[in-house]
Order: sequence, then structure tokens, then C-alpha cells
Amino acid sequence: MYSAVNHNSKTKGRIVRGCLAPHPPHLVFAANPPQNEPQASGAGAWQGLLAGYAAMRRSLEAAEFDVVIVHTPHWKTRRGHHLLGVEHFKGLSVDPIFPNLFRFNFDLHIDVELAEAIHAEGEQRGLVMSMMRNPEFRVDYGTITSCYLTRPAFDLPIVAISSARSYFDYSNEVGEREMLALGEATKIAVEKTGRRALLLASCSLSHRHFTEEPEDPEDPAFEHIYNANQAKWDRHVLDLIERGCNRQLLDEMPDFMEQSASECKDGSLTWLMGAMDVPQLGGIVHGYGTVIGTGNAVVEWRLDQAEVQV
Ligand code: 2XP
Ligand code: FE2
Repeated sequence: MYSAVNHNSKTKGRIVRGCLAPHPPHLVFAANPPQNEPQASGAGAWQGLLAGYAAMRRSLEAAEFDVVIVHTPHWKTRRGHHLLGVEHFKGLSVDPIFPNLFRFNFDLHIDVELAEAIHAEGEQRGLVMSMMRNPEFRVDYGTITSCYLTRPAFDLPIVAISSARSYFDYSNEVGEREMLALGEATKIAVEKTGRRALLLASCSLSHRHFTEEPEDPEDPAFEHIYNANQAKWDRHVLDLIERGCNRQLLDEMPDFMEQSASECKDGSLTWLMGAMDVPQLGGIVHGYGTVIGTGNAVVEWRLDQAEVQV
């Protein structure tokens, strides 16, 4: 078990920054890291999003963290919310849809103590929680992509949380309630374990996408938003985010999910909002762009610089 720490401390035991950090494998492919087998020419689309991630990385250099906590849409768990529960994972992660772009040799260290603390806090709030103890587990590409693009050195331990199926089995409203509770569980666990945490919500915004890939996946001529409805929703959501209207964002979230096929329906952004206490704080939009027609935004909430957190 973990032990409680001094809650008055300014630097310890808090969520320092929260980010919307989407995971198109295309962005890892385009960056050509040594861990990824496919090689890109580097001349492709997605430059706006890559620049957005670069800007966010620079911004995050101003803060100190002990751990990265990521909620991922691509580790879908049938029963409840799962957390990686082994100290070290190493292997090859392959995107089942884009194996031509993402075959990544991962080597991840896990903050198991914090994961177990989130598990315990989640159970206390009535959530079905589970620890994943299989050391051979193949970590999903959502976790790896968001972590890589945010902090390519992988020099911090991570905590990875799966996406439960509550939105799909019950309703968007049930899903939202669960994710807010999971967010609160995450926040309390961070405080009790004394971690300085960086949180990543690994999801796109609008998510209607093309169903055919061009011969050259890097061809920028192919890349644009799927339709005007998706673009309009994305603009609206980013406007709310920039103005710090996060309560309104949550009020509109069920409609956003349905009307733009949003990947937020896997719960990551609502979890982040819950963990940050739904702050009256604007997010900094470092970049926005499309990947196979989906809308993706790179956003940072600097909680450590906020004077008022409600
Ligand atoms: O389809 C998904 O969920 C993906 N992550 C693949 C690519 C682009 C998403 O924006
Ligand atoms: Fe995805």
C-alpha cells in the first residue's frame, strides 16, 4: 500500500499539467524514431500536428514530473477499467489497422505503486477495476504513441489506464459519470502518493475517417477533414477549451460524441477533466490537424500556473 504525504506541499502530490495528446500512428511514423520499423520519407502531411507536439514538448520542459499517466482508447477492456501492473514491459507493438506505419519496439517502466493506488481509489468509488499482471502483455499503440510524442525519451515511469466499455454497453451518460469518478480517483491517488504527475488523454476529437489509404500514406494531397460537420464541431470544442468553459464542454460531450463520431467516447478527455477537477482554466492549443480525415488537437492545461482552480 501507499502512504499519505503532506497535502500542503506546493510541488509534491499534484497533477502539474494535463494534456490532450492524440495518438495517430502516422505521427510516430513521420518522426522516424529508431524504435519504429517502418521508415517515412519525412516529406509528408501532418506537419501542423508535428509542430504542435514540438511546441508542447518545449512548454512541458518548464515543469518537473515524476510520472506520466495516460488513458488510452486502444486498450479496450470488456469488464471495467484496467491498469498496467508489472514494473517493466518490453516488446513489439503493432497497429492492427496500420501495420505499414507502426511496428514499435517498446521498453516501458511502470509506476506500479501509483497504478495500485488508482485501482484502490476507483474501487472505493464503486468502479470495477483490475490490475493487468501479465508481463508478456503487448502495450497498445495509443499509450505508446501519446507517450512518445509527448516525451520521446521515455525517461519517466508511466501509468496506463484502459478504456472500459460503459459508453457502449450502457449510455454516454453512464460512461461520462464513470470517467469523472475515475478522474477523481486518479487525482486522489496522485495526491496520496506524492507524485508530480503529467496526465495524457490519448484521443482524437472528431473521428469520422476515410476507409481507404492512398498509395503513398504521406501524400499531403489526401489529407483533409472528413466533412464540414466534423470541422465545425472541432472548432466549437476548441473554442470552449480555449475559453476554459470545461463544464459546458462536458454538458455537450454526449452530443459531440454522437454527432462527430468522436473518439472522446472512449472516455479519455472526460477522465482528464475529472482528474483536473473540471477547472475554469483555458487550455493552450498547440496544434490542430487531420489524420486520415479525423480531427486531432494537441492541448495543454498548465495547472501549475493557474491562479484559480475550481
Ligand atoms: O482509428 C484510430 O482510432 C486511430 N487512432 C488511427 C488513426 C488516426 C486517428 O486519428
Ligand atoms: Fe485511435
